Amino acid sequence: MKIIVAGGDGFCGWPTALYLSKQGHDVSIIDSMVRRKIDEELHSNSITPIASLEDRVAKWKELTGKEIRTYEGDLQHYDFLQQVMEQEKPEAFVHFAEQRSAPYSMIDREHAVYTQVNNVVGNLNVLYAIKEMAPDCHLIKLGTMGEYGTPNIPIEEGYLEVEHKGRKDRLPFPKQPGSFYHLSKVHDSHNIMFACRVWGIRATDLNQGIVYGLDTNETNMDPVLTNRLDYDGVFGTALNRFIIQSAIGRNLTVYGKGGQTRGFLNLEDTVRCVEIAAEKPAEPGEFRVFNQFTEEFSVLELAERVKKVAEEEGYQVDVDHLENPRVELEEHFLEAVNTNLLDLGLEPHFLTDDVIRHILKAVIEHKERVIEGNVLPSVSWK
Ligand code: NAD
Ligand code: USQ
Repeated sequence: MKIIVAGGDGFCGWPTALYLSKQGHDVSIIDSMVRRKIDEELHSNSITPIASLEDRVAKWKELTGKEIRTYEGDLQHYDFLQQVMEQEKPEAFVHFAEQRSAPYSMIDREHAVYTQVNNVVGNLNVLYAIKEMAPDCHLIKLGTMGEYGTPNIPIEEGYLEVEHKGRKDRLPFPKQPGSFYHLSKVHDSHNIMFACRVWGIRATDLNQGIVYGLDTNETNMDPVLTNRLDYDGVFGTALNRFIIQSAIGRNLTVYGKGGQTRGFLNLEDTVRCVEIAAEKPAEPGEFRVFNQFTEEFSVLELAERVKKVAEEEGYQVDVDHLENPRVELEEHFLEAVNTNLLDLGLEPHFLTDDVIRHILKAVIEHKERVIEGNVLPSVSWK
């Protein structure tokens, strides 16, 4: 299958591009490199050293004989996207290429506007490019579990059967996201749903939970293929961040009570979920929604799991309850359905102590790269 992976230089996109290429798909990458520029803006870095995209794909070709074509450009620039679509005529368009940090979107007005313009306009351009140049192409869009927020009822996969005043309908599940970033994903979902209904586009919205892990079989083949891994207070996510904090002898930063409960999945499952969606595309006109996570944990539970494993490895670790820089419920109900991907064959990699140990050992190798001043949270929601 001819597949474009937009955002293919990023944390989820790079291992996905390699995995799809290994599986025999004809893969090309679009990326504007903006994530690398944001590292410069924030004076931050990936804890793992990462090669340029050019060197990455050259190494992949050297090792496997497989070519991944690359297009450096911004999805906000429609003429650029048109040229790529004309050239590639993809059967699937995997869209990871967005600003994905909630704290980054909450820095100030400029960062909120940047996040929403980058994400919403980029996605809208992808919808038009599919309509005009590859109408049968299946859009596989990365959404987020955070679109739903934390309602006091179980979360369904995209839709809710509602009975109101004696009438019934299947309606989009209510959305109560917790940041301008998460809101941008809601806006995307609405635009995609509309494009499916009006133009007959086929799309799958993957409402992904928090991804943990660093590597896959493919990124492990050579140091040049190493994936990025964020630890800072802006782009680092729970679990990965806790493991890195334990490796550098810092206390684990649980925000508030730590009862915030989220869906999580291993990076190895991210790549497989995208493959599953590509192999079994949505029907023309269908807006299909999958909740893409495999387990639910509270952040305090995760901090305690990391503390236990780190102490077994000889690292003394304490859990801090910092004043929460975000506005969110710290104790709440969470129960979400995630059966669509399992029904299509996903075999989850669950979070075991050995998985935590493996990530810990991988990050210890690079711990001297951590910039200490970036570890604590610096962005407030208020
Ligand atoms: P990332 O920042 O590591 O990668 C995103 C990539 O997209 C970067 O390489 C960036 O340069 C590129 N990009 C951004 N805007 C672009 C644009 N306008 N044009 C072209 N390229 C652009 O992020 P990630 O962690 O790999 O996340 C990928 C996607 O998955 C995002 O859409 C994110 O919302 C979603 N997601 C991520 C997680 C997670 O835990 N990392 C969880 C749920 C959903
Ligand atoms: N948290 C802590 N301590 C930390 C970091 C985070 O307690 O050091 C808490 C946060 O307050 C929050 C929870 O952990 O309650 C998750 O925060 P996070 O930074 O790990 O994840 P989030 O901001 O939700 O964003 C990440 C990705 C985003 C993706 C989302 C999936 O950056 O791209 O969309 O996870 S989800 O959470 O399911 O919406």
